[in-house]
Amino acid sequence: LLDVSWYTESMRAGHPVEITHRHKLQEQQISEAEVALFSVPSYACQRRTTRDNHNSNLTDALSLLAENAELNNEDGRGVAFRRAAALMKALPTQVISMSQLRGLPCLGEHSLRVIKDVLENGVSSEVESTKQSKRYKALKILTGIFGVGAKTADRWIREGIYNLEQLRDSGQTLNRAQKSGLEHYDDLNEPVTKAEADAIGEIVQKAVDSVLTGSQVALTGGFRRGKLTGHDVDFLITHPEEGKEVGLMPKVVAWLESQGFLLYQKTTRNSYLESKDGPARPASNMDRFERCFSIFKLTKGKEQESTQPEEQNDLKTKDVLRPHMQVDTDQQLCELSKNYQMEAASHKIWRAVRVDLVVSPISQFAFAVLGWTGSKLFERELRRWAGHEKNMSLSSHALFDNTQNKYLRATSEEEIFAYLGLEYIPPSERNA
Ligand code: DCT
Ligand code: MG
Repeated sequence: LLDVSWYTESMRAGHPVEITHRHKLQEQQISEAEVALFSVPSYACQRRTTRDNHNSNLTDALSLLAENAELNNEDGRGVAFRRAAALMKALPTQVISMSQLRGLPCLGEHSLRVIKDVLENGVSSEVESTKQSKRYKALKILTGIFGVGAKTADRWIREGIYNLEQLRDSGQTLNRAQKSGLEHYDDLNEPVTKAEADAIGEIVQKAVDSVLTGSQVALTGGFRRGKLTGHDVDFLITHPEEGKEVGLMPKVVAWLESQGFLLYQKTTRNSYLESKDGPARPASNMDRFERCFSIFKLTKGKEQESTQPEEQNDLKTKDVLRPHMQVDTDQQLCELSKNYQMEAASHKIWRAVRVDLVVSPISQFAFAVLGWTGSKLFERELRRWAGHEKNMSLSSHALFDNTQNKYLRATSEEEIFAYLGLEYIPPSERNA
């Protein structure tokens, strides 16, 4: 018998928990002694999901199918697989039999079929065939370019472009982001470490201090949840005096640019106005702050120091070319060129890192921190909980109570959870 005591704390605390698996099994008169029973509330924001995962064989399979659905613009299917994966991730022990899953929420027919396949055969045939498919491989490679989404990748695939070489040869017009993305492809597909995130944090703090004293910088995204690596680094910037933050982003960006820290940046203006927008949830809750999508140039091996990158140390391929070398054939030339590129890459003293900067007024800061800490599914579930269970609208800017017809102000994440009638979940347990 495996450990079955999970989430009892929250149930004892009287938080809303769905009819549980245990109840359903009791109805069906199945012996609890046979297998571990799980009682799991259905919204991810009601659960504590740490980085420990006892079912990575199952979550990997479900996440891959979620990703594939998203890459094919099938958002409904994507969310269904994400919810199923998050549920498996929240279980306290390893699942060994399908009978343990009866009555659990979030598991649709398709997800159950995948889980059954993995439990019985070690792998899911659907996952294996997806991984092998030419289309999935191409979608992964092409959307791995910063600035390329599923729709663009699909268009390119229909034009016969499946990889970076074919893209380069195709003469496709790329926008500024995509050109930069292609140029720094390898770096941007290399996970960012916590040490690198901290080093960038120091640079951002320095930038912010230089342009407006008293400004505050908060590390958000996966790193705030305790992840050891991420695909980017997310920062939220504010100032304790409301209104002081207006116009801050262009100054921060100008400082970073003047110091040579930016390889690419695109700033979008703040388009949120409470009086004008009203409580209705915007199409995307993420894009209404003043936001800067950037690619940082981070000096390697100096993660603890926030020093300016030094141009003179910047090794280019030409620097490792040795003039005495004889090249007789095209093949030799190609080989040599590859070697030089590898050597140049290993000598490169900086790397490119994706960084998102967001500026929030202090009055919205708690909502912004909550919205930007993630995980993506946790955020989605918080908004769904607010709307479906509380008749409230939650965004990264505000919480509106539709019943009382008023905004609920908050200065901490704890207050927002309390308004929502949810037990407070700290960032390290929002890894749904
Ligand atoms: N976010 C969200 N909805 C989105 C995109 C983002 O709620 N559609 C929130 C949740 C996480 C945060 O913004 C930062 O986004 P990412 O950097 O994409 O996520 P992450 O958890 O930081 O992942 P990674 O560690 O890979 O950067
Ligand atoms: Mg991130």
